Amino acid sequence: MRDIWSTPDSFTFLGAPRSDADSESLIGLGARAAFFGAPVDTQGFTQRPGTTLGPKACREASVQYAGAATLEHGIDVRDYWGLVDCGDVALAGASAEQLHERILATAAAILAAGAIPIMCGGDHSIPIPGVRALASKTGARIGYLHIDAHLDTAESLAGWTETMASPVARVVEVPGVSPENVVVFGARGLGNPPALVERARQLGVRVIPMSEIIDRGVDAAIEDALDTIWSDTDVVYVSLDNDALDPSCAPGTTAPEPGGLTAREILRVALAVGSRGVAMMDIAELSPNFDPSAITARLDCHWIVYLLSAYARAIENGTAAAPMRPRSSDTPIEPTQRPEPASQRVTGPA
Ligand SMILES: [Mn+2]
Repeated sequence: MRDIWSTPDSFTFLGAPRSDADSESLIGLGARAAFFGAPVDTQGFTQRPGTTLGPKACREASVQYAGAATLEHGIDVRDYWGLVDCGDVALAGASAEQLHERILATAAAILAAGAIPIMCGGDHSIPIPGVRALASKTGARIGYLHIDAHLDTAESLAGWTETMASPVARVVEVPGVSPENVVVFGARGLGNPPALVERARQLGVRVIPMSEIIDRGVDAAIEDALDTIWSDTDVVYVSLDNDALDPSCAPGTTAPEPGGLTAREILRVALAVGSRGVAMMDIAELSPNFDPSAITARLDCHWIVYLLSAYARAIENGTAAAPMRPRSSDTPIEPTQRPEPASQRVTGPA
């Protein structure tokens, strides 16, 4: 039942039909992708609150794009993917822990219906239940792409281990995730203390810092990242923290860091990611109080639409596998075979 205190009853993402977040409803509607809001805030950066308003802002920004297609693809992603909006994982008075449990259940229901969960935070704790849901419903080998200015390798904040600063530290613990298939893409700036840099090294995850992306060019850098996450894995999860983007194109975020990816570059990344496919994706740290012209929310909408368009085109071209189909709603999903990647994995700097 919808919580009237915490779930806005207004726009849906791209004007998509509403659906309950249960597998039967999703299958009945033919959904192959499902947007849902995850307005959780683990209070990791109390100076700039506001990400609980992210899903509402993303939906509002998306309205002008309902029925629209990218110039490059000409695909209405709402129609192609049977897109639905499952509302928000929200409950007045709930703790972050309770909201994480709801995220896990919602994502699991969407995956069990054979659809791609598109989760809009909320802060960057959301991949923690998100990746757990993907692992529990697929039993697959999972690659994880973490697009972020920050390494997010903190073990805990105030004793709480599932925080906005901890997703990389937690994701590598999930069954099916190997640190060799985890990439942090776009790290830079003054928000990465030496201890967290050292922790990333200890965990064995691949870090492709912003400086490397600039040196090599975004196309080469993201192909390298994708080769890494797709190396001997079945499915991938892609998480976008808005602070990966330069604040000039994405001011509406909790912890902005100068020198990030441009709007042009993140759309190149969307095309590259989509061309190989995703099993689940999230958008985190959208904070509309710092986004007065809503350009951050609009860029997030473009990220989703470009990625889903590129994925649709790749499926139609036979170069990427469709999302996994469930065997039944209460058994693990059978991973589908994916085509071999076009390029061999390139080993980056140590
Ligand atoms: Mn982050």
